[in-house]
Amino acid sequence: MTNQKKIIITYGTFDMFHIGHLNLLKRLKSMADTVIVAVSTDEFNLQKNKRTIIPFEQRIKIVESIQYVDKAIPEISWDQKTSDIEKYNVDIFAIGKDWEGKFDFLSDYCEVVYLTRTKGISSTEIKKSLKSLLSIPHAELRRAFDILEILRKDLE
Ligand code: C2G
Repeated sequence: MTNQKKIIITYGTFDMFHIGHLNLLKRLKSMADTVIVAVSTDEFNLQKNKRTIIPFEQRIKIVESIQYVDKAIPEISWDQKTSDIEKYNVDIFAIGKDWEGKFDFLSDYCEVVYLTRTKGISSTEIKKSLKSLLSIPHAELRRAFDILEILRKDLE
């Protein structure tokens, strides 16, 4: 039994931080002593064809403030994983099952684990529901706010 501190790493955009992200990071902390999270930069997200709402500087600040996270680094390319694993002496690479099989090649460098995703939540879903709100005609929104204003006054 080595008393070597176990190090785990994951990669992601972590846009609109939500419970699915939190559950994953909490899970990582239960699997290792040190959790490193590589947060995709805005430029790298363009390569992933992923549009984000929250800019990188804010996304990485949020991630590094999570109690389960010990270190947050930028993810700038698909190819940095092997050098990160060597640089940080990583024992486990972990990521959600949506990537199942995509990173098996990393098993030459460390253990590779695909974790169950949290159902019913994703940044894409949040963006979709925000978009549907924006598609409500302005006049209808105006009427709704007028009604809310009347109700607010009644409650005063
Ligand atoms: N996740 C989850 N449950 C959800 C949503 C996301 O467990 N409901 C996990 C994903 O599986 C991923 C992590 O949270 O492991 C971050 O999700 P994204 O920000 O969507 O990450 P992604 O854009 O897939 O980036 O090089 C790898 C990529 O950077 C991964």
